[in-house]
Amino acid sequence: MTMIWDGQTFPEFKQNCSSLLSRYLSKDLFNNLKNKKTLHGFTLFQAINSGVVNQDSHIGVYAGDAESYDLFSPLLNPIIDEYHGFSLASTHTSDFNSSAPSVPNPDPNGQYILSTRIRVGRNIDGMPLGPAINRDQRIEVESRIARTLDSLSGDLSGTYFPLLGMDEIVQNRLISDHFLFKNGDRFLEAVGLNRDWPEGRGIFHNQQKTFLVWVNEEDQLRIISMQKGGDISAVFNRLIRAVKKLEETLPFLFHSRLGYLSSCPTNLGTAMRASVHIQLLKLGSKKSEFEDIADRYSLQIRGIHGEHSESEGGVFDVSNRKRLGITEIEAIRDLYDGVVALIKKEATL
Ligand code: ADP
Ligand code: CIR
Repeated sequence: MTMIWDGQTFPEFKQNCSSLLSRYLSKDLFNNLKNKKTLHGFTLFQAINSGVVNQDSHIGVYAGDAESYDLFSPLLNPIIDEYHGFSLASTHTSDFNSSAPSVPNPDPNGQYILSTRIRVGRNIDGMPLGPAINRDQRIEVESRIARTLDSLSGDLSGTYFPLLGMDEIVQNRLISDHFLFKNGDRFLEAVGLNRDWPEGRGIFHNQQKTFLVWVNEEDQLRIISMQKGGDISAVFNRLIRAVKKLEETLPFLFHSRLGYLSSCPTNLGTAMRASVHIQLLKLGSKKSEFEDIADRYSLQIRGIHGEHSESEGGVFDVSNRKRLGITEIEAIRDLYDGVVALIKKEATL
């Protein structure tokens, strides 16, 4: 699916390409933006190359730094607006620091939900985002994060494992057990997020692997809380504790209108994805009924190995789709209400 594109001529989108990039990039917009460059040197070519060479992209655009969200806003704003249902006049507010909601377990008998995972993306204020970061800056980010992680105590204490030099068997095991990101993602490759791989990347986890941090993958930090079963509140409470602790030392990049900034516009605002691995043996094979419920509750359906993967054994990764313009607690509510509806439907089939 790789194609050559020079970045100066208006890109060709195939007939079956349905990315938001292909829908919102007009020739005029392209010509107005193609020679613009942020202070970190990020260009329109870099912002859209992933969606041009990967025509099966859902979105197709990335940002290189905070300035990208302003400089390329004529293209990015309508995409952000459509993905999150976020009006351009709105301002994102976060209530991550208020007390966590007490959401009941949607599957108290453990019949459907295998595990629950909630993650937030974060990046360091004063640094470019991954697509525009240079090698030295990336290594500096890694060592600042690793130092902070090393100071955690209690159930959050753990070990940082750099990817560089990691045993291949250990690495593959972490990936197949859903703890670690994959190598060589072609969407990230095309925006330059895999430069200097695997240097500067790594994973931290506590002993139980219920609290994990990915370092310098798509975002500089992916802070993750996860455990078996459907106790969403326990997972969320652990995440809140961890994030509060980390932000005592690490200044996270925050935009007054768009919330926490990330390299992918789908991860703005709360930058939070709350998901369950749920087995829906019957509903899972009824595509349109499954998708109708997912749409009604603003859920996204992914495969068992995350984004761009397939379901196995009737198990799906179901998560909140919107992250911007809603609070963290509302995102949890979207997941809870949607999962309750999915289980109810599954039980009637
Ligand atoms: P992200 O969640 O950071 O957007 P992915 O979609 O690639 O990225 O998912 C990352 C990993 O997390 C994958 O291995 C995926 O299977 C795993 N994962 C996601 N949700 C759950 C869950 N509820 N339980 C266990 N693993 C999960
Ligand atoms: C794409 O456009 O499909 C990839 N760049 C990944 C987009 C992020 N995923 C999502 O739907 N939340």
